[in-house]
Amino acid sequence: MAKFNSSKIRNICLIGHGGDGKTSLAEAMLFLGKATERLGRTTEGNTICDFDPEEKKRGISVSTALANIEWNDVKINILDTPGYFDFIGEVKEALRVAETAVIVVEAKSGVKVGTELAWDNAKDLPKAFFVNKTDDENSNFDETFESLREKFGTSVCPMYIPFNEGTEDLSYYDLLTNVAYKFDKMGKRSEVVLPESQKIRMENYQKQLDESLAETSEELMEKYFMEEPLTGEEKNSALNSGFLQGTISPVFSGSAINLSGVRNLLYVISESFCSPLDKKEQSVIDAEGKVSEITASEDGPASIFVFKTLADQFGKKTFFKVMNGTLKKDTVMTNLTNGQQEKFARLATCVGTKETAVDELAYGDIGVTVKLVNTNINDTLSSDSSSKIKYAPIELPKPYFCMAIVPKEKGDEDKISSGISRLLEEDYTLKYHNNPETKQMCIYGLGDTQIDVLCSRLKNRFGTSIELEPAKVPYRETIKKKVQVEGKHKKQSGGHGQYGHVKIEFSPGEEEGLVFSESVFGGAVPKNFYPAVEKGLQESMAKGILAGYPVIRLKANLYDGSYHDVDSSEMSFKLAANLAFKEGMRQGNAVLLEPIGSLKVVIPDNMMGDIIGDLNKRRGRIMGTDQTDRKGYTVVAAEVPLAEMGTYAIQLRAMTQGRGSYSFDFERYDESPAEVAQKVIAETKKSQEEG
Ligand SMILES: Nc1nc2c(ncn2[C@@H]2O[C@H](COP(=O)(O)OP(=O)(O)O)[C@@H](O)[C@H]2O)c(=O)[nH]1
Ligand SMILES: [Mg+2]
Repeated sequence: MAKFNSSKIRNICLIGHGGDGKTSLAEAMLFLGKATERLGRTTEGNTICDFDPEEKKRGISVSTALANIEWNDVKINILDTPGYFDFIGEVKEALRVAETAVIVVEAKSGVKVGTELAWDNAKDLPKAFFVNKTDDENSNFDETFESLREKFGTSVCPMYIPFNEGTEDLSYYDLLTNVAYKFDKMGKRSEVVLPESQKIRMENYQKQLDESLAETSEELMEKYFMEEPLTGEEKNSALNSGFLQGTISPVFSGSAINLSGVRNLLYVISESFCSPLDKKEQSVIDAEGKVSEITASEDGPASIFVFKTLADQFGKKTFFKVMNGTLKKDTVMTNLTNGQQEKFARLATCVGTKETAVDELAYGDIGVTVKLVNTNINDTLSSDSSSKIKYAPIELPKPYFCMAIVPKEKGDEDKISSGISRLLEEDYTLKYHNNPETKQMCIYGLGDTQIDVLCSRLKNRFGTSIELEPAKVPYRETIKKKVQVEGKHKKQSGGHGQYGHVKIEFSPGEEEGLVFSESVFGGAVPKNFYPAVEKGLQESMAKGILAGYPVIRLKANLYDGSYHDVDSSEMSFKLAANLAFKEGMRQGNAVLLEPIGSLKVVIPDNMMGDIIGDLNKRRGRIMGTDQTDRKGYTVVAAEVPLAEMGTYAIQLRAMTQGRGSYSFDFERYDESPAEVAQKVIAETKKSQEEG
């Protein structure tokens, strides 16, 4: 028997704006749950959840940490996520396996961008708020609560209200039981008397609580309007059902670093948050990629979903959730993505880096295993090798911010490539492309901090030193005018000579590559040399004459030439074609082409003016604007040269404080404006000269 059966499991995910106290709250829970003997501080780099060297160095969470406690005979799996925007992939992964999201908001500044994004990201889950830092002298719960209601509506339901905020006498009032508490240094609570001066304030919150509960049914709504009081039972049942359905978001409060309010939250989590049994519908995906829902069975064959992997010096750890049945140690599972078998020789639960081996994990539990060889994020593994049930993958944003990696030491390329591919396995919001054309190792991410973390990890985990530089733009060249030119290659001094002579008409083409034809009359160029001419042109097109970029959209018609019985060869005709090509480009008004991409940027409605102004500066052409599914957000479509997009991710974030997001996909090549082309040509030539 698994130590915890499914009804005794809670999977909660802490999300919210960076710095509002998620990791500190996790630490407080772990301390109160006796998973740690010392209360760590993120500022001191000694918390359980910020264990990664990158987190200690930066003082922010950059990955999701898993830790569990036992509370009230319930196992609470805590997923502490990063708040910083670059690491949204980690948040999405954690939310995929949690039944409830706890949005942490500091009481000092109310709703921030990260709070809004947290709400949006957790739209499919029941959500609770924890208003943190009520010990702070600038704490203002009332304003914070108001901003939550203003942003997210009356479903935001007050539960624990602090009073004497920011003072020694910091206490909380429980609106459901009408009891006030104070917490000591160890987080133990004792009852206190609600001061007279707070009574009206609490009555006010009672009304708001009733208002939220009334929203859950017509019956209660009627009572609320008639100003009839709701009974305790009505309140409890409305609260529970509303919370599970996501129509009520209860608001708790406390102070993570003072351990106050945290014990209350833990009780509520253990008693009222949903267990995996309350959420047995699972999204699955069929072979055609269609998503549908099935109902999990806690007694069926064991299957798991992998939501995270981590490679450290001891090897690869695989984090998973049991999605069906009970998973027993030593089970051989089949990875349904690739058909490979994997043995689960070790099963463990964890508290940060500390693992505890277990013999089995019940349906809904989250655990970790090691030494899986062919298993990655988003994979489903089943004990039934014929199973067709694959869980829907985590939807992650695509990376568009690109930088090029330059090895500090020559010869490190292979080490870097293999390090990157290991790191990419852990983070599906990174992409790597070794661009043969620009000869750059291009790394794509969601922002510069994520890429910076990748660089440090490459250094620390794989011992390679790298630098970053802007990614080069793959320009192209073409001609604009139809021209007839000649190319003659002749070397006839002594011995076997060389002779090839072609006359070619070049003109702008519609197709990407070369369109070759011939209209040679009377065998002026023998047929067997046509392929050499075509090949010669094709090879020449790899390097244009303006700045050495590949040439595209070229039509060439070989219409005349001459040959020599003995000295003509394929090579001579290839060289002649090359001479003709160069002349053709010179006379044919060669121009530089630049890649244009289609940009779709999703921004808050009121940012439209700024966004469009910025796109104009980037030589963008606005194609239109449209509504989005997301309330208050507009999508702006534009066509923008790739050359102008290098810093867009960062600029967009700065302009929208992180609210904006975008996609950018290559569309076509367009002629660069003359002044842009001149600059590019001059710069390319300069860098070529520098070697
Ligand atoms: N005064 C006060 N500061 C807190 C509290 N919780 C967290 N902090 C501080 O807020 C900062 C960010 O905390 P952290 O837990 O790393 O936030 P996260 O980014 O949401 O994980 C740190 O300096 C913490 O010491 C609290 O309850 N009261
Ligand atoms: Mg954190």
